[in-house]
Amino acid sequence: MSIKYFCLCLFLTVFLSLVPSYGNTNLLTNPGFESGTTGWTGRSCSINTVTSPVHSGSSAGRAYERTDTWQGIKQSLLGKMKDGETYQISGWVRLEDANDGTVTVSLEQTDDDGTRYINVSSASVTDSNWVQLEGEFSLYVTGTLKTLDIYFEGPAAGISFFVDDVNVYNPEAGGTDTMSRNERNDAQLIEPDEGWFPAPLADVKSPLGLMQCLNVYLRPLFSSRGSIRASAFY
Ligand SMILES: [Ca+2]
Repeated sequence: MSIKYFCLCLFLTVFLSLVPSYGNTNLLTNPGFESGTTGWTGRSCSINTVTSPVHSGSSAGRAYERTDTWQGIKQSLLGKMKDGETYQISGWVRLEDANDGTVTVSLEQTDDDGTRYINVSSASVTDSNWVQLEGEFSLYVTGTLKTLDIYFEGPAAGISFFVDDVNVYNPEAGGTDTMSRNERNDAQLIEPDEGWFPAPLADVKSPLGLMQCLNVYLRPLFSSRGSIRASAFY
């Protein structure tokens, strides 16, 4: 075994265990709006579902009759998240009859520290394409957690927008422990010119079949949030 390959195995074995991993369990009720608006409520505006456009399935959510930018669509996650854990959040959004607007996915959290509005991801959105918002949220509770809502908001008053395929993944449901136990068929080390640690590229036999793990970047390792992230799996 070459020194380089040994180093790669070391990277994969040691650092993959630090990846904030996310399982297949979506914490949301009716995340794709295939059961009408069940689980979702308006954030001081009206909501319904539409059959066009949809990102997937046969239905998408819609927030309308909005009279301010912060109005939109929300769902409570109270009792579903654990204090101190990090969750992966994503969702697809699209404007209705508007050329430009920003849509944001955030968490509204109320506990003994008061109410906080925590941005997860924002993007410029139009009415011609679905745009994915994606980010992470870490729950830190002071005292008693009273409100925990995921919500979409942002475009100017009067602009309606669509939401579909929203995911909130629990970090405990799957994980890199499983991944790191699986057999690696092939691996190589990508040497960046500058700026990052060497990035492993690996073929891994997983319960889902052969998985190629690409572009594994090492984020700062010596902070409490140290981790690596694989940008794509095939
Ligand atoms: Ca859908």
